[in-house]
Amino acid sequence: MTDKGIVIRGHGKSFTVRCNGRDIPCEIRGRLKYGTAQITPVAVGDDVEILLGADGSGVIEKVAERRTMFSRPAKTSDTKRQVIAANISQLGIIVSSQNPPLKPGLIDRFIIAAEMGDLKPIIIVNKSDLGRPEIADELEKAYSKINVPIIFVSAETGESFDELRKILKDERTIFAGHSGVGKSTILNRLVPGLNIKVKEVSKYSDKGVHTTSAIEMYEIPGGGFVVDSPGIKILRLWELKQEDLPYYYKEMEEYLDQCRFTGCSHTHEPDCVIKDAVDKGLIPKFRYENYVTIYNSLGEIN
Ligand SMILES: Nc1nc2c(ncn2[C@@H]2O[C@H](COP(=O)(O)OP(=O)(O)OP(=O)(O)O)[C@@H](O)[C@H]2O)c(=O)[nH]1
Ligand SMILES: [Mg+2]
Ligand SMILES: [Zn+2]
Repeated sequence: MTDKGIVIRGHGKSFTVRCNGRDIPCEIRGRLKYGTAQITPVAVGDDVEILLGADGSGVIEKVAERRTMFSRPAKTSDTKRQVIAANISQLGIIVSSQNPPLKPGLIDRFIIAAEMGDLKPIIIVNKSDLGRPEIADELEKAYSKINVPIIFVSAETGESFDELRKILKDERTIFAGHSGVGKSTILNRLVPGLNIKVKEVSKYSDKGVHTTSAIEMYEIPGGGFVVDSPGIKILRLWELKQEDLPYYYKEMEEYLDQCRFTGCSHTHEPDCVIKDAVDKGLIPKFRYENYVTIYNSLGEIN
């Protein structure tokens, strides 16, 4: 007889499954696969069936079909997909207004990754107590135009946390972003008594030793689940082809068939309608600059 549960924590090959209100340490049945051998068999957020042992630990025997997958290439291989979390509905893109400074490039990569994984992106700018970033107005305008919500919060003071709770309610959200932006601190404020370990930003080395190393899902009082994940330095969009990139830029959509050359990359060609729209202020310049950077980086991997 197996019991049904949901994976709430993953660290290497060890998992915790919440099953009938109890948290059970589990391992995976050795031969268990999800589809092909290229995909992580068990991830946080998975609905699973476990076999309970006499010692109170369990073995994950079966994984239900996933509604969504948020993944990145595994460190060891270009073809393997590391599923960071399954069955997530929303990607919380966390940046900070300062310390570390706000870099919109990562936001755009995450928005693309969210769409590729069927997740709804939301941008959360943390550390508002340290001041409003200079580009805040520009960001608000650009992202509201493509219907990506952006809110400014402070985990330090609790600013805009009521609004944040509303956005997280009834959703399963994964927090992602650079190390030190305050993902774990936001969760600590959302869940009283949680106390995830956080570290002073000054103690972060450039080599990126992250404070959070496990992937773990927490229930928010009032509704919703949030997955905390370790900070990342850069998000490689390894499954994306250069020629598909424009379709992930909603503000470019209406211009795409108007370029003089079919197959225009909109990066360097003359008489490009997209470049023209940028010059006229119809497409936000920083979004276009990120497009060019991402386009060129895709050329390096594919
Ligand atoms: N001033 C200010 N500091 C904050 C705020 N939120 C977090 N911090 C500080 O930022 C530092 C890093 O916070 P963490 O929560 O560990 O960051 P993280 O994103 O979880 O980092 P990783 O786990 O390494 O990915 C800590 O010193 C926090 O106290 C905020 O709203 N305002
Ligand atoms: Mg953390
Ligand atoms: Zn063009």
